[in-house]
Amino acid sequence: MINQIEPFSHPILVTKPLLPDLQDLNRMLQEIWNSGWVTNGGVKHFKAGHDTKHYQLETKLQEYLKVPGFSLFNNGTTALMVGIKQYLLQGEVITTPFTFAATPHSLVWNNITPVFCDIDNTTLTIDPNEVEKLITEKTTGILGVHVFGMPCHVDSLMAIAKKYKLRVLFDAAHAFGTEIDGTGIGTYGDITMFSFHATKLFNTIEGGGLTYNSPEMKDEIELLKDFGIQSEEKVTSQGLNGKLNEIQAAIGLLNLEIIDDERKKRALIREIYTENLNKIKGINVFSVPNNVRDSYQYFVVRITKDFGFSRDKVYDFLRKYNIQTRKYFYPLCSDFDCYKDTSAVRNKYPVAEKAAKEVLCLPFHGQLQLDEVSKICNLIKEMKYVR
Ligand code: T4K
Repeated sequence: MINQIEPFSHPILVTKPLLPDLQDLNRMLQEIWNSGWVTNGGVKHFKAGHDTKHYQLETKLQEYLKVPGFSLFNNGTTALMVGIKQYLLQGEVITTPFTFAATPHSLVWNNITPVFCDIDNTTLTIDPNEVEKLITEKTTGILGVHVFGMPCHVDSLMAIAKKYKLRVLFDAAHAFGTEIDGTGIGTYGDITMFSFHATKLFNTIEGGGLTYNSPEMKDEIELLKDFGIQSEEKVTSQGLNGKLNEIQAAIGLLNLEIIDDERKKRALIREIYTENLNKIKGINVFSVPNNVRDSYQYFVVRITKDFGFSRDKVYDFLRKYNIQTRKYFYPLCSDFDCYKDTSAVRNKYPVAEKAAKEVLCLPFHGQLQLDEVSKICNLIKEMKYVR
């Protein structure tokens, strides 16, 4: 291998879940065991006298995210599906193809046609100018994604929505803790979804959340995540099962205590990557603007032709050194078999297509050693010397 740089002896993963201390978790599990209450811990049961982990976590997350209304869910996808259902959206919703499958799928599960729209080259989020061109009489909403924790053009999207009387929904699966000028990202638009999957900085192994600006909406959202059951003999809406159990809520409570530590570790890793990689022609570090609080969810670079090797070549090269990277989001959702020949795809997405070929997520988590980060940077720098 090049210049005596040996492959890593163990796999360097793109991410590793943040997990609490096992003894702390055991203590919490003991409490749960003692109580005999293991799930269905939402506000309804809190009001009935159970001080559940679910309720405690929900309250703490609402504060952390700086939002007026918040509901916990068993994953981000269910949360988004419920958010869409809450507004009884129908017809067409304009969204980005540069996202995870769950974004458009959540619309389809609500009998809505996702209409893919190109993205902005700088932020990689849905391009408001393109959105306006796709609005028809069937359009009922816009679903933006704060991809890699980069805020969408929230003001422009909300202005368009106001003009055409549309709802604005946001997928903030990557944007836990993101703030714009100190304002929680979950306060923009009508609803915002968060994911607490194991690969997310803040995680409950599987989990998610929904934020909304009208706290009075909470009762309806809570009903939708609990089969629409209001009381033993009263079912008022066609809800589903979106409840997070007590064990996962306990993991969330413990992870919330260590999240700022993890953020600090990632900030340092980010600094080392940025300092080293920014010097390399053709490697462009993707970063949020100064007025935005970073979610530290991913470390993303765009590999342009100036680098001399394609993104795919870099991916394969690093793999030989036991380094796992990810091509989020390639292929675009508009190229998925289930969408490509449907009315979801109405035009071309030149900006998104280019981004999907250039973006690479490098290993990024608090368990990465700083010398490992430097070695990854060196390998990328030295790549041109490989025959
Ligand atoms: N919207 C957006 C924009 C999203 O990115 C996502 C989820 C959603 C909506 C839906 O939210 P949820 O319903 O999931 O809450 C992963 C995650 O499974 C997925 O949650 C995430 N986006 C997506 C971007 O990434 P994969 O297929 O890349 O994950 P996987 O299993 O290959 O894991 C990646 C790496 O993480 C592994 O190679 C190693 C490490 N890992 C992973 C797991 C699960 C571990 O070390 N331990 C683990 O337990 O989708």
